[in-house]
Amino acid sequence: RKYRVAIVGATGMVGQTFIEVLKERQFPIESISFFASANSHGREIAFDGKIYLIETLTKSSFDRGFDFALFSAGSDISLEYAQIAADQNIIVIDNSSAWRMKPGISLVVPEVNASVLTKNDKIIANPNCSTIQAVVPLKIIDDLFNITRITYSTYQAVSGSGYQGIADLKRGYNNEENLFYDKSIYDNCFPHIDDFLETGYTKEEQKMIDETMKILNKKIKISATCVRIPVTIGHSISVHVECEKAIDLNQLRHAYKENNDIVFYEHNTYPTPKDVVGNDLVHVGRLRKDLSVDHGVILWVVADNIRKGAATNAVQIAEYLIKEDLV
Ligand code: 2RA
Repeated sequence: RKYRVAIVGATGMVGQTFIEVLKERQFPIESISFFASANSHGREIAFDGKIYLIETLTKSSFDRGFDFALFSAGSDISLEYAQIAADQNIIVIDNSSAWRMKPGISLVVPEVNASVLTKNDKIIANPNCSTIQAVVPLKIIDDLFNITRITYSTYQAVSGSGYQGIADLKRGYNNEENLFYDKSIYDNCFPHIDDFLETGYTKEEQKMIDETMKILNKKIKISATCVRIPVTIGHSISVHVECEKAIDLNQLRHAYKENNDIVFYEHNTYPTPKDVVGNDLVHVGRLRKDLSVDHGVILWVVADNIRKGAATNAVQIAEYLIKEDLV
């Protein structure tokens, strides 16, 4: 069987990567349509050797019928259009934060919690990029040693802000004005991703906290500091984990080495953003016991934030639904 696919937000960095990943993974496509805002109407987009014209997204865009709608067009668009698509029995996989924490909405990293998915899921939320890469190795630790506390420190690439974040890196290098970020990111870094909350945390930090607990399906004491760094693609995270049970580091190393979703770097080796660009796996290194607590472990986690952190994870959700006959 082949499937009718809509891409909503086709001109954005994740939208463009949806197209790349669908082709690379030979997703079974019967038909595909590309939607974006009016100012992209009529723009050509190439897919699988054919040229398509981008269409303006409207409330009747889904009337022709689709099986899947992959959204990456921001929360406002998702809040306005996802339900319209879902009401027409289209499975929406949404990359925005709009639906992630809503009760009854599945928030899914297939390697971690795909089992929550059922035929009733019509709007499925793709987690935040930094959350996706973190929960893959964390789920293994939780299963072995029962996690009680997590402290995240992230080092996030400018592509997390899409093309405008990348442009700022160049603008900063050229000392240009009219930056997208509040400060120049060139030769700089800042602990400020998304808006600040009353608590002094940022929305990005709160996303990691809330989404980690929803995906691992348990209450955990979690804190986070999310930092923007002058790297184009590739988020890195230092993760400090405390557990109920004593950590058997060799058992954990073995579990990571045996896991097909993880690239494990032995001993004192480690991944860097340049190692992960274009890759769909989660790269883990610097694994060691946290000597400051009874049952603690520290790891360094790096992944391509546009692929595994967004587009590939969404396509993997669609592939899982097909494999489990949930479409
Ligand atoms: C960022 N995770 O890196 C956020 C949204 N993609 O900017």
